Amino acid sequence: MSAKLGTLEELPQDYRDALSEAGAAPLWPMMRNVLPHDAPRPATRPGHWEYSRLRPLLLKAGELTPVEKAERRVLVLSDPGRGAGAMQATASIYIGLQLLLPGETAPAHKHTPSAVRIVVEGKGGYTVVDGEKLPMEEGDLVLTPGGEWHDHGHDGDEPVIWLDALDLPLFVYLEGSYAVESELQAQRNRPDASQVEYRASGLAPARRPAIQPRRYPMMRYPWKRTEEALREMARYGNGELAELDYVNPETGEDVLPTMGFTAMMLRKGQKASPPRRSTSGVFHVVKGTGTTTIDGQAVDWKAKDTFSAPVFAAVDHHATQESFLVHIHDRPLQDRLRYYEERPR
Ligand code: 1HN
Repeated sequence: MSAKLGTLEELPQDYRDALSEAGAAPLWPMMRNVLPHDAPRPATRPGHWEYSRLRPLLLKAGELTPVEKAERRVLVLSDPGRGAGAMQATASIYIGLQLLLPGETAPAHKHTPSAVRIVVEGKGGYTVVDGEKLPMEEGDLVLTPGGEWHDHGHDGDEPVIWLDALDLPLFVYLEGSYAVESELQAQRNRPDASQVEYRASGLAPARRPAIQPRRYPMMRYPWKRTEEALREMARYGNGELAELDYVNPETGEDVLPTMGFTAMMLRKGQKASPPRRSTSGVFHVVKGTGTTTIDGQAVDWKAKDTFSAPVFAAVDHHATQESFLVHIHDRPLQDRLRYYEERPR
């Protein structure tokens, strides 16, 4: 049983003043703020960012701010629990919507946080990571892991928009976030590894003792393959939710140390109620329409929308059309910290 803890007001004022002057404070009045009973008390609130509302505002940013004055032309999706301007969608996940116009480039830099792009619309965009040119087609997932040089370019003739997901809040919290800038990179004249070395799942370049596989062997996950795979899973899944994790093809581990990505397919009319999870999450709708209730709050979503769920939220999906979602979460981090937990509904 837990006793009621003493308050600050119960302590004599001169004692409190002496503590403050000594640069110290009693723990017990503050204990439950940092250690609530039974489950965390998240500051994060469910968010819903409608693409139809943000798209014109992002295109307007394209008129108002040349890319040279932005470095990255991005609208940040702020957690409603932290308020407009918050540089995070959940405690651990930053999400932004980035615009690149035809002919524009965004200069090379590398930084400590890792990023992932999910392409929302447009043809001809690409990201170069450590010299490898990664085409960006709708729904593709493209990694720019921490410490790797990356720049963006655009060979097409219509705006390209993608969603950025970064583990930035963690790095800010750790006072570990910084970037190094450089010129655009020279591009190797070959297709990316998803088209060459890792063209077929289950096949990887022959092992040679002298050659260690790269830490991030495949940095582009073409949507076309993901959708095909999900459709087959759904077809033979006995009504179970079709879900696939994005994994490193050499190790089978999550693609990044902190953030994880799961693609899911819901058939028309399908419902899904995952267990409550200790992770926070952001859902991006690649295709479809539906409603997701998050801790009692209904989010009516359509293609290209983004919405979020705090830790331990009760999440109930209901697709009103055949739908594909990408779930961005922080289970890899929580696995590493050994506290990931699921609670049955
Ligand atoms: C970044 O490097 C990119 O490279 C986008 O496209 C958004 C937000 C915060 C910090 C770094 C990019 C970012 C970012």
